[in-house]
Amino acid sequence: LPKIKAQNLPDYVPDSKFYKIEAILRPWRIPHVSSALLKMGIRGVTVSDVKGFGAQGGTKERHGGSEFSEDNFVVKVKMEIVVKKDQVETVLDKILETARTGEIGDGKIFLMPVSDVIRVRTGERAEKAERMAGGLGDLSSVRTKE
Ligand code: AKG
Repeated sequence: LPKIKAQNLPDYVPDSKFYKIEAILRPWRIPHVSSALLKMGIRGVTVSDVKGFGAQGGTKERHGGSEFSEDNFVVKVKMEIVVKKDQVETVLDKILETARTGEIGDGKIFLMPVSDVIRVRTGERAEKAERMAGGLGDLSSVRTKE
């Protein structure tokens, strides 16, 4: 079982039950990131193909040009994951560890509070809707019963 412990978020982060982790990452790192998240029990990841630019204006460190689209925006993947508060730091660490190359263009992660989660099939809300059977929520509840 992965080590799961409640970790405190920095003071400046508004308190919430749930958070969305939105990571803009290099496309070719995505399989590595998503398999690591799956392995740690995360269920429920959304990815989108996106284009954009950051501080470099999308112009530096071409890496053979493979990450550049025709209009000079850089091709990235946006990965979105909604987790409970006590899972945020663990997931952030895992993304940093698996997405990082150390070169310009590794991307950025945004963290935002999420007010509610609603499962369309059942209308369930909050924890019942966020939790996926066999996912990290189950692993952490097993651990707290120890
Ligand atoms: C930026 O526009 O900030 C970049 O880092 C461009 C390089 C890249 O994302 O590969």
